[in-house]
Amino acid sequence: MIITAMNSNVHMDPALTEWLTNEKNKGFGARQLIESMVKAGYTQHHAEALVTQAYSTAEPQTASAPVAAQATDKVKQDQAAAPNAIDRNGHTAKLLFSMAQPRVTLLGDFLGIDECETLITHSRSKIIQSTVVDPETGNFVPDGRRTSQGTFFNIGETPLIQAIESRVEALLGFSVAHQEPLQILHYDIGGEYEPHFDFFDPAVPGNAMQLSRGGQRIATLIMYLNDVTSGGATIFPSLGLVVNPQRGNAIYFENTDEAGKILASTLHGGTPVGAGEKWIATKWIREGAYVLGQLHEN
Ligand code: PD2
Ligand code: ZN
Repeated sequence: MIITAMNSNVHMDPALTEWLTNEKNKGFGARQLIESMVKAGYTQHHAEALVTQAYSTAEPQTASAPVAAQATDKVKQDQAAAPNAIDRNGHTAKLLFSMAQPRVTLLGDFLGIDECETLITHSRSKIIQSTVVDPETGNFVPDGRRTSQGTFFNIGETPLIQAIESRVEALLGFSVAHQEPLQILHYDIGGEYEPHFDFFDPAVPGNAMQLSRGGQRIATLIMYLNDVTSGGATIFPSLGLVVNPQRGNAIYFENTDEAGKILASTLHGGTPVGAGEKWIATKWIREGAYVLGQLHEN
């Protein structure tokens, strides 16, 4: 285990401190944490400095039995009154799974079968190699950690796109102005998106341009457009959560907390497709009105 960057002045976001502390308490070694962070876009040097600092300051956290019992009672009360589906503007989505911190919700029937088919049909001839944001320059670059092909639909481009954007607004509460254009992604066998964050860490220089175009990416909605024979799950390694793709379902998660703090626990990825192919549509939500740039990632 070699950690060289002992820098007491390194910027340590409280969310990252919390995440690193939790990972450490779960038994992850410093090397694994550094690898995860590098995969998520941090430079090796920056990741080493942050992990070193966390290992020198983090205290283990434990919950007492009374606190756990109170939390259980609260969940019971909340759940008794909570509907198991949401109906807005004539569209009903099922609430299949939810957790509070970070906020993650699995929605069933978010899209209809015909809607999924139409999105795939209109994208198949347009998709090109996906890119990621270069952490140093902010440019969009191909990267072996994201081996999908993608395309975008402009905001309101077709009646179907308008319907989906209105649905996101009605069901999730984010006006169209805060939505990035809908992205369609395709993965062949072996295609994957290694664990990463969807938020833009302000401490990463290459994120400045993205942050200037509507602020932080506060939430993500991934809509599954087809059933995948094997593999192709969306995973949250820090949460131990695996979401298998199922046509029409959508996984929603919030990349920041109520105070706008970025949540490192939202680390997530798309596992390699084992058999068949995988199609998804992604909607990212900004804290402010989204400003379309000349270039946007695929
Ligand atoms: O394809 C996925 O399951 C996936 C996983 C993680 C997509 C994204 N992130 C994304 O588009 O941000
Ligand atoms: Zn993602």
